[in-house]
Amino acid sequence: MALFRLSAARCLELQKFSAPIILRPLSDASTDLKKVLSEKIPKEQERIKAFRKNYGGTKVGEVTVDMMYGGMRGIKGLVWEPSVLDADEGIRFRGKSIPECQKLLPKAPGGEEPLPEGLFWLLITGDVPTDAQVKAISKEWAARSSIPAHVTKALNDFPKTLHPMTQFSAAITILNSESEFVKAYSSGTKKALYWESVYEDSMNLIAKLPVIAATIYRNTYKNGKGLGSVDSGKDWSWNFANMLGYDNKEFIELMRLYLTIHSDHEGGNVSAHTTHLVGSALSDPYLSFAAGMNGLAGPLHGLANQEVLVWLQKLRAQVGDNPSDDKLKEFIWNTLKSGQVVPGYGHAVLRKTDPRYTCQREFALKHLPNDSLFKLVSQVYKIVPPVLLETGKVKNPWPNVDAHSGVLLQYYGMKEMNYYTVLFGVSRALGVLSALVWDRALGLPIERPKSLSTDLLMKATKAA
Ligand code: AMX
Repeated sequence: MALFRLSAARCLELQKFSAPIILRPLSDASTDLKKVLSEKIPKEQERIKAFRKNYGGTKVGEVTVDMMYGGMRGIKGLVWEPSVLDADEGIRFRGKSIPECQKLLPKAPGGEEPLPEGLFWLLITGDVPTDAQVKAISKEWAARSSIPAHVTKALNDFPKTLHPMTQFSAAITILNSESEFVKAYSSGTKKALYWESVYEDSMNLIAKLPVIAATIYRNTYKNGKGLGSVDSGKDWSWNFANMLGYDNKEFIELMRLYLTIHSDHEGGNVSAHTTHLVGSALSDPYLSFAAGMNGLAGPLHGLANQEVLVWLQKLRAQVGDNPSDDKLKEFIWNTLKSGQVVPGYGHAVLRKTDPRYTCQREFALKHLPNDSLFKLVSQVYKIVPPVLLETGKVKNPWPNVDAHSGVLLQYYGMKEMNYYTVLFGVSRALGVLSALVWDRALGLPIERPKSLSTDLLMKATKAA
């Protein structure tokens, strides 16, 4: 059934509201991101107001009983500006594919991968930034990066056995002592201005995440020693890698790519939706993002990058580094028969190989083509999809982002797989906090979908 049946005249009218945010490099543009946003926001508010006035009652989909029991797959129920996911093509950040972002976004001097600062600018404004704009963000994040003493103390007091994601989420939660939004709200700031303090909190939080994440890494795996400091002349990824204790140029490039591609995957995934949902109660950005991180810590979502490595290690221990295809197939079937999922494969929306997997594979082909674990991951890529298809129930047998990230990290010496989801979390902040600023700029209300009991649903379906 066509979801939108509109006359030609209505289509023309609709075009007035659907003018996209213009994507162009602005050589003489302001490097002050807040100023850029304060000019964009009123225009966007007007565009959406007019659109809702004319089309507020238009149907965009329908809900079936299966969708209600099936994790709300396919229900169009959210507006999310920074990115849109296509089942076959994968993610587009403000309309740009990953290869396009790799081409268009500014790079570090001598670097080939995009700087996540540029991706953040693109996600939050819709514009491809200039070099100067990206440099300004690097500088601003470095300037905002210090964390308060109570957060450092809490991090240092955590037992080393506490999972890094638990430490990450707890540290972000208590960082809300610094919230500008809390101050603004309690002093009676007008709703129209909420976005400003949410922006400040988001910028501060993004700036501080590498320090928190690196402290967790050094405390948990390196006896709390050797945490580097932030250099205000360097980019966000360089500083993060340096604080983690990695100065290999290729690893820093990997971080730039990693932190760019894990940033956003439209609004319905668990970490994005949770951040948005909790933020809708006007919980501050620290509490909202920490909630999202608790979702990212689940094995069906972000923890899958850790699970992939655990699984690959088991596989290696059982069948060695160079297994025959048959041995590999047998191992995969044993995983399935034991009631476990094959981590890193499948997706709720995607129906093809995730382009985030593909660009990491290309990075590996360029930098570590002969690595034995990479060869194993490539062999797994050949064998898993037909096996999953053979089960007859898996809707997407192809690899997702998590099937490839661990092998790259291992190659550069980061072997602590329990830590991998923290890296994902640092990147995810870029997307979900961009969206949170827009949530408040657009004055979106508290989220409250309707639920039904099974009895009521049965009654409703009989009546229909
Ligand atoms: N291995 C084994 N079984 C799988 C599978 C996999 N990789 N992917 C899906 N299935 C199974 C499901 O468990 C389900 O089985 P059930 O009917 O017995 O409960 C059946 O196939 C149908 O599931 P689906 O509609 O194809 O997937 P979904 O939308 O329900 O779930 C996802 C999507 C990602 C949770 C699932 O594919 C999965 O568990 N994959 C492995 C974990 C993983 O890689 N997660 C990371 C996803 C990306 C991310 O968020 N970082």
